[in-house]
Amino acid sequence: MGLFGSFLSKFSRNRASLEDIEEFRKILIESDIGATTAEEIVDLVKKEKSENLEAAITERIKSFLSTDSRELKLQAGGLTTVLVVGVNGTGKTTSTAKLANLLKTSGKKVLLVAADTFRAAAVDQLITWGQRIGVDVVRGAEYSDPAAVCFDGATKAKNEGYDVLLIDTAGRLHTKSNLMDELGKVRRVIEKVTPVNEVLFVLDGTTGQNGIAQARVFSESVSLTGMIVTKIDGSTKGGIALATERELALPLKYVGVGEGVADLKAFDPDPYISELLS
Ligand SMILES: Nc1nc2c(ncn2[C@@H]2O[C@H](COP(=O)(O)OP(=O)(O)O)[C@@H](O)[C@H]2O)c(=O)[nH]1
Ligand SMILES: [Mg+2]
Repeated sequence: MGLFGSFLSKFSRNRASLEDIEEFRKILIESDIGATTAEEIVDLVKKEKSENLEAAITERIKSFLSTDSRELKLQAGGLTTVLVVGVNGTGKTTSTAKLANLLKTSGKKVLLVAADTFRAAAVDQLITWGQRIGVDVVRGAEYSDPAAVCFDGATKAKNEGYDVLLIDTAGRLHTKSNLMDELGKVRRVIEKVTPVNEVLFVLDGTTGQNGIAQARVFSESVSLTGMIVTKIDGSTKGGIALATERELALPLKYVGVGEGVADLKAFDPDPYISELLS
């Protein structure tokens, strides 16, 4: 049963008691749906006739979801370039590999770039993924300039007729200006060769409101075009996907639902909301 399910069936049978409403509020907050949204939903429970409640909640949630396309913006007839950014450990490398696999399966010629050059293990991790899914990986020397590796990757992708270039970046978050400088430079260097079509922010779904704060820092530093929320498998905090969209006004494009290569799903809000309310 979804997050709200047992409460909604209770509220649709009886008038909600104050105690039930308090418990429902607590569950909403614990789900990481965000304080504002939780209060709005509680208000609906207090105001709406029980038979209208489910429709009213669904409509309210939809009203604050992004209306931007959730599809990856593919460059018509040319190379599509995607930068994957986010804090360390959120699932950038894994998500980049999963996305490469998804695109490869749909018939695209994909090139990966290991631009997290500061950690040898991170480069090896992407290379291992590349071998497993059968996708080429561009790497630089250890501690080489990430922008230089990206330049090499972009040049190779363009010259050799790849359809999609996916770039796994370092997740360092020392200071905002440092991050801005590094990601800004990476982007400028790539754009000497080819346009950047997507900058996807990877958010760890188990980090709650802290993850949203990180996303805000990134979105002030680089212009993000969409999000991937990872690790929502086995999490009771299913509200995080909705909270991030509302807070950041960015379309959630994919969700990570496990550690395997096939565990990346295109995000579709309708079944997601039905599941929460079921
Ligand atoms: N359960 C689960 N684990 C994930 C998911 N995505 C990534 N991970 C795990 O999270 C850890 C960090 O992932 P990684 O891609 O190395 O993060 P990065 O530092 O941002 O590149 C690894 O152990 C991954 O297997 C997911 O959707 N679900
Ligand atoms: Mg990584």
